[in-house]
Amino acid sequence: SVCNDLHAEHSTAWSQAVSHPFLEACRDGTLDLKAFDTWLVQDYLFVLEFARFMALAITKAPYRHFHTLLGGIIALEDELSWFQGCLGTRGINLEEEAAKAPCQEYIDYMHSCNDQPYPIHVTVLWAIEKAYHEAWHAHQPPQPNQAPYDYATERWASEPFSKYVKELQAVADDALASATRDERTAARAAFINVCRLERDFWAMAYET
Ligand code: MP5
Repeated sequence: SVCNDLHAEHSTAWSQAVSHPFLEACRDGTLDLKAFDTWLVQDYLFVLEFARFMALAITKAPYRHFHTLLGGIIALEDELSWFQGCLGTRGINLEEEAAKAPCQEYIDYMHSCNDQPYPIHVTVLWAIEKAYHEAWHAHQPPQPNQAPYDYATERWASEPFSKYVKELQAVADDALASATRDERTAARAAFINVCRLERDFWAMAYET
């Protein structure tokens, strides 16, 4: 599988995308709430644009990929509600917030992928979801974690989410199987870029 190869051949970049002191502190329940709030705001702003990115992937996808891609979009409804509820509980006024550098760069990058052929678009989509799955799965607390961190592991470390990421990988592999050589090269560069952006995102929240 092309996706397995990407994952294996860029293992250093990947491990930096899915492990960070931010995640360890979340797992241990020692994360500074200020860092959590930064992550919460920035990730909410990210997910809003990611929803558009997912919707635009569908416009290029063959019908046989719809089941998986639509499932991902449907799940975002609950996710956005969680973010909104959590932002309210934490007393955060979004009107006073803006995307910080790595989040804005990530959003701009997704916008640029909207103009790319489907195999690249869907490789980025898979890498983004897989990164969150592995990051939170590897940092599950020994006991159910306390609010507000609990949702993150309940969603992204969960069995249904793991299944969805596996399906997405099959979808991306299917698209890459009929991609041109140039598209595959671009998909590899995109994978490496997602790794870097994920790493920078954790660092941004943690170093707030
Ligand atoms: C995801 C996310 C996963 N929420 N934030 C970043 C920075 N990367 C990946 O996307 P989703 O929609 O929350 O599953």
